Amino acid sequence: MSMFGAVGFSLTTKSRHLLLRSLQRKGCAARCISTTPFPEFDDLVDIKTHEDLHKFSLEQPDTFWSRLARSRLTWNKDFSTVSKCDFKTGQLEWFVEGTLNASVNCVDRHLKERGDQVALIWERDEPGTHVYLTYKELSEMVGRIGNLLRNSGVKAGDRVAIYLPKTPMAIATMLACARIGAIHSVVFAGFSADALAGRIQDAEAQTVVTANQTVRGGRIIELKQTVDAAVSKCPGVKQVLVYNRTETKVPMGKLDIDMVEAMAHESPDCPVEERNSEDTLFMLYTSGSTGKPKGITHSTAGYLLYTNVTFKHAFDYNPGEIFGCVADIGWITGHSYALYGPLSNGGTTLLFESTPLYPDPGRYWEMVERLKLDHIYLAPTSLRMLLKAGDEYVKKYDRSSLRKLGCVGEPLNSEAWEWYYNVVGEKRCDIIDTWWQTETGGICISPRPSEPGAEIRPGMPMRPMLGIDLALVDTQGAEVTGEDCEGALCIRRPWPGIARTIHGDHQRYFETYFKPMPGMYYTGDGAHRHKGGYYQITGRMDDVLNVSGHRLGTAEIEDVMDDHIDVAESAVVGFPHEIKGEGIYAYVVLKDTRTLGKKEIETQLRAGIKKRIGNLAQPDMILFTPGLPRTRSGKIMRRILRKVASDKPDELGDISTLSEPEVVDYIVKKHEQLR
Ligand code: 6R9
Repeated sequence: MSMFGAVGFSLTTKSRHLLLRSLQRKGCAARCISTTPFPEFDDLVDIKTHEDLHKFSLEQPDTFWSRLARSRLTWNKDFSTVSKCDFKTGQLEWFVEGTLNASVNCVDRHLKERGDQVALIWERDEPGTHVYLTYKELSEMVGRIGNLLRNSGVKAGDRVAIYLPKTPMAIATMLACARIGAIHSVVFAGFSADALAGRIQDAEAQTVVTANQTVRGGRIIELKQTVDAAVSKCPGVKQVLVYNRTETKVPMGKLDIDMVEAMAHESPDCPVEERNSEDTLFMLYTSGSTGKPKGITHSTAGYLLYTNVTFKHAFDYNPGEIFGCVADIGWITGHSYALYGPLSNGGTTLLFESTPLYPDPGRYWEMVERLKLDHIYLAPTSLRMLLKAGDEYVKKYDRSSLRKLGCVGEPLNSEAWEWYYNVVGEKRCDIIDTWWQTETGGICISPRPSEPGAEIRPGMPMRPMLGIDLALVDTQGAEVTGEDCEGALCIRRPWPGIARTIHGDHQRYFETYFKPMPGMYYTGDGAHRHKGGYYQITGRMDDVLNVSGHRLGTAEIEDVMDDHIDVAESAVVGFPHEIKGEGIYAYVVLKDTRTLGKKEIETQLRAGIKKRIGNLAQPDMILFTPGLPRTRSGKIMRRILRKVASDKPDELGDISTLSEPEVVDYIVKKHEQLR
């Protein structure tokens, strides 16, 4: 079984590379023949421009989406009802009677024409040790894992928790779940045991898939130990599949199954479970402004179609190109644009397992040269980090293969935009700044939704994707019309990729997304509409932080701190951070009865955050204060806390309505001392 083993996916790197390049050349030949981007609408003579097509997609959504659904996806059974949606009630159904399977759409249907084409390039942590996997090889892996899961008792509709690094095994496991109708719930392998346990319990997953260890930036991370600690709190877990990513043997308990060994006993042919369009494909936890993380649930057909179409058109992806989405598989970007978008299009997708700084800040560009990536899709935070390291790390590598430079997750500030465009792309490549969310399933705003060659303006995602009807709404709930204006970003009409519910809490789903602006989907982001109708995102309007492109609820961090015996209360806010986009600032009020010193308490708070959430939630600053600024009605004035954290004590505004204005003086002084 060397093929799935720790080190060896058996085929040589070189032969794979040659194979890939020859296919790429073929792909290039194909793309020189001019085809319209949307052949599905070629017969509609009135549609000449992107605006025409966008208008059509909004005016006749059922015709628009049904034509795409029938031409882009492979169905077992056709649908007759295109959509049954009502934002007023939160009912969302697409392609109602249809049946299909996502793994067939991502793998099987490509085997005849491109079975030997590379599907996955696994860019392992150690540079130069990448591995290629063809569609045939991926199909075999998916089949064996599918059989293993099924023979271990996993049934359609069961949830499977996946805690794996970004490897072919992770992708194949996700697709194997889809094949047998199980629902995957990938948990980012940087979350702590407690965070993992909470997600396993909420999803009621009985099966967990993990690795013995993983390697990141040259460091060994003990994944299995974290899983053992999590599973000890989850009596519902019946089995843990363990993939040996490294050669190191880890203790195996009675729930544990050596995955590669067990796969060897399974057939690569795995019968397909036919799924209804609306059956859940996967769930993924994300942070909200209150409460615990929510299990966002996506449908099979609508999600798959939406990622398929947006992947092809936002990036203008052509057959044979290599798409390099460097986001981890634990985030929605990894789901939609490292797996479902590229593979449903028969593309070649990169699995980046390392970090942008390992072994040095040239890693991305060295990889671009070595693997000849056509596209790279990354987060602004890594660009800000890399531009600080200097241009030399970029310039010493050949980036001529690159065509599109994508980014997602947070606003792309103009310095980073310029650097990406001028230095990385040598003014040759398009910058594709895409706005979307875990809940939207795929890209909703992007510079070129369907029109190769359209103008791109720096610093904004710009245009709504086809089928996306954007609206700005003011604080009174009235729509803001015209241009050069701001408001809460909402989406007026349903689209196939929208999440269907929050696992186990449909009421919360309805209240979060459809109650704030009745009749619309409420994104939680603010936006500016510029002249020409182009959109720029101004940031979150709620208590959600965006730290290095990772979503964190302030309440989650406050909960951990408030549980400390010496803490009376706490308030967490974000502040502008040069590299991370947003930093975490915690204000903590201690009890009078405390017995420990502040230093010791801080150490314990940090350990608690690491344990309960993970190090990504670590505050940049913890400020101890005798009180928090509050209105007379007792509401914490977060606006003031944000201003202080952002070094803007002159902009506090009117504080006369506070119950104890002197608290503000204390906080301002203390902040000055700490910074
Ligand atoms: C895909 C993803 C969603 C939040 C979103 C917004 C921010 C994403 C952005 C952007 C400015 C962009 N965001 N893309 N802000 N410009 N191009 O990131 O999903 O993790 O759910 O985060 O990220 O605030 O609401 P998710």
